[in-house]
Amino acid sequence: MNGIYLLLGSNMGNRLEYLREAEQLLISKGIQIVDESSIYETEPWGKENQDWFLNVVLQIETSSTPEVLLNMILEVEKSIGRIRKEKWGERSIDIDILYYNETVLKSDQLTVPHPGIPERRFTLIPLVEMCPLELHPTSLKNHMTLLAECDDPLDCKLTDYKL
Ligand code: PH2
Ligand code: MG
Ligand code: MG
Repeated sequence: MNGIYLLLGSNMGNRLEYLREAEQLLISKGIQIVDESSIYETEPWGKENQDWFLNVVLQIETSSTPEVLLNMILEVEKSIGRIRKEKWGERSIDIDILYYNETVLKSDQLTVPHPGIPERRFTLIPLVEMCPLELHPTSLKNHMTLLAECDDPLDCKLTDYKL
């Protein structure tokens, strides 16, 4: 895997505005956006009875370590007003580090690659769009293969929205 990839998600209020605001706040912290996926409207994974998400994947560049990047992300989530309530519950903004190049790490704060990648179509579909042949650093499978093997049945619709 080559590149640093983030997943942004929102399923509350003006979802598109939250995604835009998050991208601008990341840029204001010196993070460069190298590439972005289409925006997808996705069925909630992990917990039913909540609104559908908008999800987008960003490829970024930063000289910050994964830990420092995570702290910047937490500040962005906080300034957008995310209140952490329940696991997998609704949120104005969620920003997850999917990949940090080949880095594999597990601490109390952070697991990279993000452990949910292989089991979530809402993550794999934008990754297939951006980097279908990049290899997931622990499974050593590419994104096309991971998507073909993924048994997540939840819907993931391409939209015309632009960040
Ligand atoms: N994020 C979650 C839980 N469920 N479902 C969708 N469709 N998109 C998400 O970003 C998402 C989710 C936890 O962060
Ligand atoms: Mg998440
Ligand atoms: Mg998160």
